[in-house]
Amino acid sequence: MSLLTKRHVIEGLQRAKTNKAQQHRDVLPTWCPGCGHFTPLQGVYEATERLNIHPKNLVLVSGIGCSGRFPFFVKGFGFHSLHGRGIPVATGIKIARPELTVVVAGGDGDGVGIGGGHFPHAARNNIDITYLLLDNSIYGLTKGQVSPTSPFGMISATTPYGNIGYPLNPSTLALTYGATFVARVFSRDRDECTEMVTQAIAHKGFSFVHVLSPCVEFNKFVTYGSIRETIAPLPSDYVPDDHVHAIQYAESASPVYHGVLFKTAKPTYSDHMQTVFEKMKGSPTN
Ligand SMILES: Cc1ncc(C[n+]2csc(CCOP(=O)(O)OP(=O)(O)O)c2C)c(N)n1
Ligand SMILES: [Mg+2]
Repeated sequence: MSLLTKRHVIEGLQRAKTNKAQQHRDVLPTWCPGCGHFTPLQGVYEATERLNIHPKNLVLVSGIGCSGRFPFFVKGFGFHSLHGRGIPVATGIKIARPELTVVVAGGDGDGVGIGGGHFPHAARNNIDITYLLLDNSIYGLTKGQVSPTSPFGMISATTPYGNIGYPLNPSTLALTYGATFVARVFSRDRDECTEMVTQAIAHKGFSFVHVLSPCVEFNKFVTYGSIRETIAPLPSDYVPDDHVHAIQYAESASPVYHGVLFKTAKPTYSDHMQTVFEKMKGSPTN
């Protein structure tokens, strides 16, 4: 339950060197101390270790932003693509090499702003990738402009009189787009984050983890403290198999629920492609 800082990652690197863990690279994260993005990074380290995914079978893809740095810090293949284009790049990789584990990490501006047109299609087609949305409700890398998840009224570099735009809810979007695994987690909750990332990577189909990941440098409005005040775990008897129910819980603003909101089994795009290949083999034109 602790706040992850650069020191934790350095310790992780040292552990990695001694116990030959394969997930850390010899590159230290360049994020600010206290950045929420450290926790999902640690989640990927631990999840890939738990799931025994070798770096040669792991691909990290990102767009642009502080979150876009993610592939630099994970041992495996990495693709730092264009702003908002992590998902289509990952989709192409997964279709070409379905045996690989493909994880996309992106920011709120990256994923539901400029890249907002890609998210629905990967979700509706159940592309078997994991999408980690590191949501700090701000454009972090470019030093603090409002994003599509910034709350109404938020003061920022571009909204000195308060944000006059209404925010959208990435978890609700994932559900309505057809994602087959949807979870929300607070990056202060390290163990839960690792658990969510592990479940998401293990899930066959499009898995989405909405990480509430504060920017300690540029967002003075959405903070560790403000998030802690508004969140609550899903009820203990909550069963994540009802789509309408999941949307209702995802939409709740008071409290904002965290945990696995929805999970279902459905054939993936690669499964359907295999069926097409089989049909093509029997086709007279072949
Ligand atoms: C096509 C394009 N437009 C704008 C930019 C400038 N830009 C770089 S990062 C960024 C915002 C990143 O915000 P977010 O996706 O929320 O990631 P964060 O830095 O907060 O993790 C912008 C607007 C760019 N690199 N490319
Ligand atoms: Mg952001």
